[in-house]
Amino acid sequence: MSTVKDFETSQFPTWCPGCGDFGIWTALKNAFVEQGLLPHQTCVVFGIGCSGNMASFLNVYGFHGLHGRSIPVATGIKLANHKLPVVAIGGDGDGYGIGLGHLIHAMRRNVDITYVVHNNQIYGLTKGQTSPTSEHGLVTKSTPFGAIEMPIDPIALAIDVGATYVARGFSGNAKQLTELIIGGMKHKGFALIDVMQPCVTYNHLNTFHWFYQRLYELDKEGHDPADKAKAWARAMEWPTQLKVDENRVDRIPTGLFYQESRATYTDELPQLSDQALVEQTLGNIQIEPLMKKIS
Ligand SMILES: Cc1ncc(C[n+]2csc(CCOP(=O)(O)OP(=O)(O)O)c2C)c(N)n1
Ligand code: SF4
Repeated sequence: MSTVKDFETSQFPTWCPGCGDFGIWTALKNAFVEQGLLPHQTCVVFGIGCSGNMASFLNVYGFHGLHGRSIPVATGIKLANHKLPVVAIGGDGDGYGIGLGHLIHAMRRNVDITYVVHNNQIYGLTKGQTSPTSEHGLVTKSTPFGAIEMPIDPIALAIDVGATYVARGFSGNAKQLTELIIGGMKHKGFALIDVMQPCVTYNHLNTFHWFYQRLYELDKEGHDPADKAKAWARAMEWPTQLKVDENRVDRIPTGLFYQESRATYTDELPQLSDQALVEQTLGNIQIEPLMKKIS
């Protein structure tokens, strides 16, 4: 049996006081403990950002790689040992900006990983530039006259391209987020958990207070995650394509939007049907016949 302390390192997080990243860190640790996992049975891959700095604060087998590249690394780990639970962590810039190409194809392939995105709608680590999820018209250091682009809707995108577990959490609701992460890890296939995570230092629009006025929970309204058309309709509720208006009170759904059962990428590979790659002995492999065939 493990405890939350087992998943902590000697370093206390360096995030700004009040940052939403603390809530996600708490939910992740809770999710590991509630599943009875031990640190050595858990693999977490981190991108670059305030979100990725969690690599120093979480005691697991981890890989802190390049900006936007956590998904290919997580996919590689899953191919090498598809029996290992693999979680990837990143920010909205990391996952929905520079890393978006990787993300779309991993969702399409239904790679069995759980991707937790710290969506603060801004670049935190680089001190407050517009991100792919910043609201249309948001004034930041890089868009002093307001963001020109429309925000990406990660939930609609994930449903569209083939993710099989699609959820939105909130870093201010660790209980719900813990349940969503456990659900994502138990799910066989690609799980996207988009977490609204206030950046208290650089995003002065999407604050905790702003979210508390707008969030609601899908399961309390009887949403059926097996119904793709209804999931799509809920995904369309937010983000809107309208210009920033602090006085507009949108309704923002949280919880599990969509879940389906479909073969994972590694399920489809006959080479892995008996054993994980790491369990296979390489000594008996004859490469010459294959080389002759393709030369
Ligand atoms: C290839 C590359 N391009 C740009 C950067 C600079 N950079 C570091 S973090 C970051 C964005 C951080 O925003 P986000 O991914 O949303 O994470 P957050 O810090 O908000 O958690 C950028 C542009 C980098 N490290 N590597
Ligand atoms: S800059 Fe923003 S996201 Fe980064 S630690 Fe501070 S509050 Fe959190």
